[in-house]
Amino acid sequence: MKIPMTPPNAAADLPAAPLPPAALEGWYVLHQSLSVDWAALKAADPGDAREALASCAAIAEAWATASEPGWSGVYRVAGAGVDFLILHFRDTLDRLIEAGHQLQLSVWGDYVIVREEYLSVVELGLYTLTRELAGRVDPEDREAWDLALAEALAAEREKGFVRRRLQPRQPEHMPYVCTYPMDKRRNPGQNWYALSLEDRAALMAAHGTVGRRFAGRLVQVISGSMGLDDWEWAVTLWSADPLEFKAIISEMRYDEASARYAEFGPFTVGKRLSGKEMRDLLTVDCDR
Ligand code: 76R
Repeated sequence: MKIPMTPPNAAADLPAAPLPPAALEGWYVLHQSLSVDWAALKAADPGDAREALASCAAIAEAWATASEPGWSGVYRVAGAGVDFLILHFRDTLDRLIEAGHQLQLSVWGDYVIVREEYLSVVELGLYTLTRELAGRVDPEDREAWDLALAEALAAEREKGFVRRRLQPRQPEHMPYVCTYPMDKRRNPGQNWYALSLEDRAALMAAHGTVGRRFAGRLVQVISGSMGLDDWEWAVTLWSADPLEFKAIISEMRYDEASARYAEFGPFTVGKRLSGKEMRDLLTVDCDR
């Protein structure tokens, strides 16, 4: 007689495998923190320095316009030990890699030091959609589940507001940025990934309710980085008033999804610079 590898009732002793939320991915994102080598810039031949500044400003100006393949924004940073944050959004990883190297390859590259980089991809976690689908189609029936999920995701992708969220633009009149990486905890007794889909969906719905109170005051982009970088997500917030960052993050600390399950990495806060502002700023600093 063939002896089964596992007793027939073993599966019943284990919790059902938690179902991950379906997600849609949009533009790839690279967060780059840069320092300027001011000493080298000031010591440089003025003609060379001017050429370098002009090339940097020209690149920043060309990047600023959002279009189908993406855009990049330059932010002047307060603190964090760096001068600039650059946010690159591109439709493919190949284009993102190119954008991420463009400054270093220019003449300006001689005066710029990359301090930190973070890779992720814009992610729309679809907890409600996944939970509703799981109520109609058995996720264990892989063929039926994959088909139903593919259809639901394609329909979701067609929606204008979903497309806009997958390809985020710098909101007008919100020049301030706040960005940081995040994890969800995997501690014994406090493991996000061991919760049922039902529990995670309820926690995320409550999180969304808190978030929507900030509608019009903030725009948030969640980009997933599992398998791409060291944390699980990057959070990018834009606002017209930097105190809104403090307000939403303080409020969310008390919300269960963050209070029990969130781990935070280092924060960077800055203000958007146009290509012209960048040219003016660097020219002034260089001529001093
Ligand atoms: O169902 C829903 O309504 C929720 C939609 C939603 C998801 C899935 C949502 C809404 N977020 C989602 C996912 Mn969020 N978010 C953060 C932070 O500082 C902190 O405590 C956390 C940092 C902020 C400030 C924020 C803002 N969110 C996520 C995820 C992925 C989790 C996963 O998939 O398991 C993270 C890490 C995360 C973190 N969130 C909103 C906001 C705001 C303002 C909203 C409402 C925006 C809107 O619906 O337009």
